[in-house]
Order: sequence, then C-alpha cells, then structure tokens
Amino acid sequence: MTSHAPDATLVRGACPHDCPDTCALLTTVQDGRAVKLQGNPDHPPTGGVLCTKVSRYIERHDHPERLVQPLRRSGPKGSGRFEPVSWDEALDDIARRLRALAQDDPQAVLPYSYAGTMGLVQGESMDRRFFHRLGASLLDRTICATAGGEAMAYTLGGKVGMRMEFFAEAKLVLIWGSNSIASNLHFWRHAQAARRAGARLVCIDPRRTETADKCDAHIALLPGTDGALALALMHELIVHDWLDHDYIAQHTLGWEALRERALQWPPERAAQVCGVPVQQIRDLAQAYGTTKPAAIRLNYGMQRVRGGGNAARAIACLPALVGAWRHRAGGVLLSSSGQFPVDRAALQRPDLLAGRQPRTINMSCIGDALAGDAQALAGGPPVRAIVVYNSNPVAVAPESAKVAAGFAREDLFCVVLEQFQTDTADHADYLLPASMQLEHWDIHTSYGHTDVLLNRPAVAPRGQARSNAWVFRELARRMGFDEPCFADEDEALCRQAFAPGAIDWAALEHDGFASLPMPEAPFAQGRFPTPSGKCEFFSARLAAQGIDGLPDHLPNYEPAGSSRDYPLAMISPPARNFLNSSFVNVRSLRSIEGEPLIEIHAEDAAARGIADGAMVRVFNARGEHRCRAEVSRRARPGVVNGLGIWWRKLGSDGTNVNELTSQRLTDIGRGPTFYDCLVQVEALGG
Ligand SMILES: Nc1nc2c(c(=O)[nH]1)N[C@H]1C(S)=C(S)[C@@H](COP(=O)(O)OP(=O)(O)OC[C@H]3O[C@@H](n4cnc5c(=O)[nH]c(N)nc54)[C@H](O)[C@@H]3O)O[C@H]1N2
Ligand SMILES: Nc1nc2c(c(=O)[nH]1)N[C@H]1C(S)=C(S)[C@@H](COP(=O)(O)OP(=O)(O)OC[C@H]3O[C@@H](n4cnc5c(=O)[nH]c(N)nc54)[C@H](O)[C@@H]3O)O[C@H]1N2
Ligand code: SF4
Ligand SMILES: [Mo]
Repeated sequence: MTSHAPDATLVRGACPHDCPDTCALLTTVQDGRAVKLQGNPDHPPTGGVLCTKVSRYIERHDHPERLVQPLRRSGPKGSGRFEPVSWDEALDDIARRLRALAQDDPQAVLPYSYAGTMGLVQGESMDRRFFHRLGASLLDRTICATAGGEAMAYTLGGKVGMRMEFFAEAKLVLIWGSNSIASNLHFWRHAQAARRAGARLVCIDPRRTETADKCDAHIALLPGTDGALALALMHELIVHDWLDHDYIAQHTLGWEALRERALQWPPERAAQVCGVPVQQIRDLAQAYGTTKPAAIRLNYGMQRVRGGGNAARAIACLPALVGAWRHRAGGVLLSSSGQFPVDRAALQRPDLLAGRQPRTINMSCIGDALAGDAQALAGGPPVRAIVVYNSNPVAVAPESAKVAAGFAREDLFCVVLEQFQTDTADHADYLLPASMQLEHWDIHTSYGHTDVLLNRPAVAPRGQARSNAWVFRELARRMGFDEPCFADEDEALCRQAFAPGAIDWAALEHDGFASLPMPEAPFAQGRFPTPSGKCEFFSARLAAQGIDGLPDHLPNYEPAGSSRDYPLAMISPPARNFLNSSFVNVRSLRSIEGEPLIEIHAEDAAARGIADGAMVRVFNARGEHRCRAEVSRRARPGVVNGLGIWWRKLGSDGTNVNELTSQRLTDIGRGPTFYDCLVQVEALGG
C-alpha cells in the first residue's frame, strides 16, 4: 500500500466501459494527478473490487501514446501519418466541410459511435443533438445487443429481469452464453455465494471458459444451437409435468402453441443438433424442472448467430413454465438497462430533426455501406463523411477487409474522436484528442444492476484533450446552430438525463450513486411490460412483421460441419484482459494476453498437423488471418476460438478475427452474427 499526503482528495466516479457491472470508482488525486484508483466499497454492486483491466486504468490514463492534440492527416489515407493543428483550424475546417456536404444532402454525413464510454453525456447527448439538427443519417446501433434485447422485449416486455444480487439465493444457476469471470465479475461473486450455499452452477457455452471450469456442469454445445437446447428442455418439462400450470394459465400467452412446438424437440433431436450427449440435456431439464428457485444468467454471447433472437426468446420463456418468477431468486436476466427512466428525448433532442426522416444505416453493415451497397445505404446517397467516436469500427465491425477498404476511400471525409491512435484513427482526416473518464463529467446507468452513477472529473484533461460533448458544442457553434440546447455544458447535461424527481439527486451527489426503487420479484404476479401484460410465448408483434410468432431453432447461416472447404466453426469471444478493442494497447494487459491466438481441440489440430504454438492461417471465402494456434482443452471438437478483439496493427499480419466474420444479420434485431462463421485452419510452413 502506498500512503498519500493529507492533501490528497478522493473523487467519486463511474467505470465508463461497456461492461454490465458499471462499478463505482474512487480516484485519489494529489497535486492534480490521479495517483490511485479503486472500487468504491460503499457501492454494493462494486463491493470495493475492480477487474484487472480497470485496476490498471491509470496506466491507460497516463499512457505515453495518448492523443493530446488535434491532428490533421499528412500522409496517404490510412497511413496513420498526421501533423498537429490547432483546435480552431481543425474545427473550422470540419464545420466547413460538413456544411458543404449538408447543402447537397445532409444524409451523406454518418455518425458512427458505440459504447467506448457508456456515459449518457459523452455517448448520447450533444452528439445526437448535433446530428439531428444537421439532418445526418441515423445510425442503427446493433453491433452488440439488439438480437437478444429485442427478443427480451417481445417476450418479457423489455430489458428487464431478475436483480443481480438475488442470484446468490438461487439453488440452480444456469450461466448461459456468458464467461462471467471474464466479463461480468461482479455477478460471479453472487454465483459463488449461491454455490457456497449449496446451489448447482451449470455453464452453457461452446468454449470451456474459466467460468465453465468452476461450474458443476458444462454443456459445450455447438455455436448457434441454444434454441434447440431450450426447446428440448421445454419438451422434458412437459412430458415430466415439471410445469407450474397455475402460473402458465394466469401470466402467459400462447401456451398451447408453444407446447406443440416444444413437443417436436425430444432431447435426442436436440442432442444431434447441439452436438452434446443426450443425457446432459435430460439432466439439465430435470435439474431445471425440480430445483427451486432456478435462475438464468443469460448473456449476449449466445445471440451473435442467425437464430440469436429466437434462441433468446426460447430461453426467456423457461422461467414462466416452471413459475420461477414467483421467487426473487428465480427468473432470467439478460440486461437490466430497460429499468432506467432515462429522458432520452431531453438528452438527444430528436425534435431537432424538424420533421425530416433521414435514412438509417445499420452499423453492423458499415463495410457494405461504405462500399456503396444499395441495400446497406437504405435508399439514400453514398456516405461522403463519417464522424467516429466511442468506437473502433475498423477492428470491431464484421468483415473487416471491407470495412478497412471503406475507411481507406480517398473521397470519404473521416473525423475520429479518440483517446488513442486505433486502427480506425489511422484512417482519419482529422483525429481529435478525447478526454478520459477521470477528466470529464458523465452520468451512467447499467445493464447489470439498477443504480445510477455520477462521474465527476478528478483531474484536468491531458494536453488539449476535450470531451465529446465539448467538440459537438464547438462544431454546432461553427455551423450556426443557435438553439439554446447547444450551449448546455457537460455538468448541466448530466442533470437533464433524468426528469426531475426520477432519481435521488442528493444521494447521487453525496454518494456517487443512487439506487432505483425496484420490486424484489418483478413478475411474481405476472404484470409483464408487454402489450398483453403476460409473458408472450407467442408474439403477435413478431407475427405482424411476418416473423414466426413462436420461438424456434433457426440453424446458423454457416452451421458447423456443413462445408467441406471450411469445416470448423469459429467463435471470437472477448479476451479477459481486454474490453472489446480497448486496453489492447496497454502493455501490462497485452503481455498477459500475449498475442492473437486461436484455440483448437487436439483432434482438429492433429488432423491438420498443427502443433501447439504453431503459426497458422485461419481462412474462409471472406479473408484470412494469421495467428498462433493453441492446442487447448478450452476448444471443443469442430469449434475454434479466436479470442478478441485485437488491434489489427498489433497482430502478426495486420488483421484480426473480424477479417473472417460476415455481415449477415440476426433473425430479430438486425444484429451481427460474429459467432456464425465457418473457417479452415492450416499450419504455416517454416
Ligand atoms: N473482460 C471483458 N469483459 C467484457 C467484454 C470484453 O471484451 N472483455 N465485453 C463487454 C461487452 S461489449 C459485452 S456485450 C458484455 C457481454 O459480453 P459477451 O460477449 O456476452 O461476453 P461473455 O460473457 O464473455 O460471453 C460470451 C460467451 O458466449 C460464448 N458463446 C459463443 N457462442 C455461443 C453460442 O452460440 N451459444 C452459447 N451458449 N454461448 C456462446 C463464448 O464462448 C463466451 O464464453 O461483456 C462485457 N464485458
Ligand atoms: N469478432 C468479434 N467482434 C466483435 C465482438 C466479438 O465478440 N467478436 N463483440 C462486439 C461487441 S459485443 C461490441 S459491444 C463491439 C464493441 O465495439 P466498440 O464499441 O467499438 O468498442 P471498443 O473496441 O472498445 O472501442 C471503443 C473506443 O472508444 C474509445 N473511447 C472510450 N471513451 C471515449 C470517449 O469518451 N470519447 C471518445 N471519443 N472515445 C472514447 C476507446 O479509446 C476505444 O478505442 O464489438 C463487437 N465486435
Ligand atoms: S470493466 Fe466492468 S468489472 Fe471492470 S471496473 Fe469497469 S464495470 Fe467494473
Ligand atoms: Mo457488447
């Protein structure tokens, strides 16, 4: 422990990263510098504990390669060569270029952002106002969660479910499509508490993750077969009559039809599809049907396949069948984010569109959109300018050869707001230095717990770095947008995120967090926020769109074993010490992860003459990626795991796993299908 002088101050904040845990931070500041960062012990979901990544946050914050001044491109497009310019020069020129494009058709301008920070101010406030006022194209932000999120909305009525802390009281916990130890650490504490109290933990994941290692059972199904598994569980619940008939009768919609559907899925059929022993399915069904309370921690890992929405819907039906919702430790949780009464209209001001209806571009098809594909452009003009912030699309978007080619277009005006010179930043015409969480105001909700957190700046921005909201305010001024809302400062924006009275501001200011008032067992008496008020096994809203109103198993676009040329299924889940592509440039974390690698089962490796540690070529018709092979018990036969998401320029051949993934979309929610991807792997000679 280092001790600090008495003049050190403690500043309360929030972890900004795209992680369900949304930890409360305490930063120790001395002489204007952040010298220590810890989890706030007074915030129950954080419990004073941070993950390895963010406990290294000061290393990221003080990183010698942080961007600290505005830069203008000085080399060929994509070369990553820049020269310093002043903020005034940069902003004046950007405003001039955007104004010229807007005179023609503002839809030629596309914002591209995701959850580099989850903050409502730096992520979805002044930026949205700016683009709404301009009339720019709208962005469909699908890259992560829309398949599962919309599935929850159709079934349960929103991104709602169990409270995280009550998993500790469950007697059976299914950890489904989640490597919780790596990516939801603060949930894992509750799962362990449950286990200590006698609960059984079952992990459902193609990869034998560190989480699977610590569970009582692991069902290593083939990617994209979760819908079949869920339907077979229903089959067993029905034939053994492990059903809560009263709950079903009172609080569900479409039971007879679902029953008929599920009876088509005996465990033997699902076992074939899932590539697992039939006894595992029978055992899981018996455990789920007879253990009370039973809780399901569902995560987004299972919905990045063609049938991801249907699979999430099937799983979301399970708790109602056994009446699990009656108990506060029963039910399912994918995301809690739908619980927060955020005043998005106040923050984003869609009224500034003033009746215009710009076309919408799906961020998961950015490669096709930049290539001029008519469908991806949704009938609108070519994209002639792109403004990227809080995201690194060249590394994280699917089919990256197309994405990189799009960003390399000479005629594309590209502005990137970033903390570091990422793969995307390399393609900028203007690269603008962004402040970090310890330097700006923000306010946060969560997709794991149900507390609101306030993030106060602890230190001044490094160099000339500025907040996203500042940049869009300054651009608005130069564009002549004179509505009063363009003058709102960052701290004022924090206050606009919730309607007056919706949260306890005094608590937020004093403690740094405020808890929403929440029922303990939200659906014990039904009252789902669906149109019918019931758990909708059958969704009339889906049927009205010509989509099957009942959940089903939809095979992958690229099912395992369906191609002779590309016989292996590849998934590319998060690496424990990175957060998407953030932290890849933090040396201490990168040295733990080593280098880009693909985990392969011993049988698949032997059949290809691949030795542990050999360099391999992973390829399919979309591209190839060279990396190291790790012959690993974490990979099941037929499936390889390429842990993500590396910066392309830090890989061995300037690519990453997304060179192989496709731009096809999910059944529900228009989401990406990163884990629906066939490849071949071959040893590289020499
Ligand atoms: N350390 C770390 N934490 C993170 C992230 C990170 O990159 N690193 N990412 C953050 C983000 S953006 C998100 S969205 C959240 C949630 O992020 P998720 O992407 O859900 O991450 P994981 O919890 O690792 O769960 C993914 C798991 O799903 C498994 N999986 C892959 N395909 C299938 C399938 O078809 N079926 C099933 N059942 N499982 C499958 C993978 O093997 C993996 O173990 O986590 C966040 N937290
Ligand atoms: N193959 C494969 N691809 C995937 C996934 C996968 O599992 N496999 N996961 C997908 C998922 S779930 C997600 S959510 C996406 C995530 O994709 P992204 O949302 O693009 O996430 P990051 O790669 O972390 O990039 C975020 C960037 O925002 C920057 N940033 C952070 N804070 C600020 C700020 O305040 N201002 C500005 N201007 N910049 C900031 C960071 O420096 C970082 O470079 O990737 C997806 N891609
Ligand atoms: S990344 Fe997640 S676990 Fe780590 S500090 Fe942030 S919120 Fe907490
Ligand atoms: Mo995500």
